[in-house]
Amino acid sequence: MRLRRRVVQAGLVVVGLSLLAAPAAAQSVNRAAIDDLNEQLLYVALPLTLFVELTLVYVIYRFRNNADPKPTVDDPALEVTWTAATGAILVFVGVSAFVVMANPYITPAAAEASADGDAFADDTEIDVLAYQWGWEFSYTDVNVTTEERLVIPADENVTFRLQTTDVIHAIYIPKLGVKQDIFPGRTMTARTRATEPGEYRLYCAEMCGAGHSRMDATVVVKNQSAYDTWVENQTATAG
Ligand SMILES: [Cu+2]
Repeated sequence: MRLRRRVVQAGLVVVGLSLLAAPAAAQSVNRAAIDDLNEQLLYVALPLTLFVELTLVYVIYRFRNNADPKPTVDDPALEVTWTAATGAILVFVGVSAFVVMANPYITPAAAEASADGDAFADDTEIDVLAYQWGWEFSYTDVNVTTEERLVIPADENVTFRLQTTDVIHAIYIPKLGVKQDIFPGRTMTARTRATEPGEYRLYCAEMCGAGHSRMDATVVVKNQSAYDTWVENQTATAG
């Protein structure tokens, strides 16, 4: 039957598109947590979408020649079922999202607030200074400073202490799943562990004036030995 074939074709298109949208391997633990959440939500959203759309198509077809429609009668059991099912889905979405929000890489400030002492004492710490319009990165442990180029070690926890000299900026490294507003007069915290050496883009994600679109930098993730060599070279040229 023609209609059935159309429905099957539509279903295949939806499944194909969702496979295309499936993310490649994540480049950081942050990105992995966010991608996993998206995938979980997709597995809930996709069957629901198919169910609703196929029901719609079925009803349009089934009742296409109905010259004498009858009013809908109450069906308490059905109403309880769809209310409970909707509630269960919303709780699932809420809990899944909360688990990712509470992840110490996604919201490090919460993890720090609940710990006694320095929760991230073993992390590589980098001071990030945002200004109109650029970025300065200071490697506090080794006394190195760079401009528009952030170099971090792979497979290491890295904590960023973020400050701004003027207006609100936001650090945004999409491929590493890092995004944090930076407010004047405060020190904000962001954190990551990059898993894939390579070069990534860093942007300011808060409209901060005429030079906002130029406020970007390159993030270079190096494996530990390459990172150590880089630090040595930096301290040598600085000293
Ligand atoms: Cu900015």
